[in-house]
Amino acid sequence: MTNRPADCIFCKIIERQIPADILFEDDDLLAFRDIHPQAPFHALIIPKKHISTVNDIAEADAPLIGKMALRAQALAAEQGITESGFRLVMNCNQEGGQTVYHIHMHVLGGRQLKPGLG
Ligand code: DGP
Repeated sequence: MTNRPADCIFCKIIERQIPADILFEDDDLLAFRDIHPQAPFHALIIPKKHISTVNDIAEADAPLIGKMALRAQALAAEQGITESGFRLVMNCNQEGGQTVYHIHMHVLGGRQLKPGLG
């Protein structure tokens, strides 16, 4: 995959330079467990294409972002939390709480999450 910043942690996970508990992989996406889980199930879904922030998503990336949502749905089904519920989060930039600048969708579930955000 081209355009991988040398210092991107998630690109390194894609390239297997850093280990991760990988849950799913295909040509476009990787899903793995978050290293600091905030819920009994906490996964991150990332595109293999390096996109730094939600602000950098292009029109042509729309199918890729859609695939991330569908993968979240599939992971939730695997975890048996489809009906009980789960939360999807994408943080953007500093005030959004983004710490890794390679877009990722958090999938959180397995406990009662607090209503609301922030
Ligand atoms: P955010 O705040 O939305 O940028 O979330 C980044 C998440 O990435 C955070 O919940 C912790 C997780 N994370 C950071 N570094 C690593 C890592 O090396 N491995 C794994 N599995 N997760 C990581």
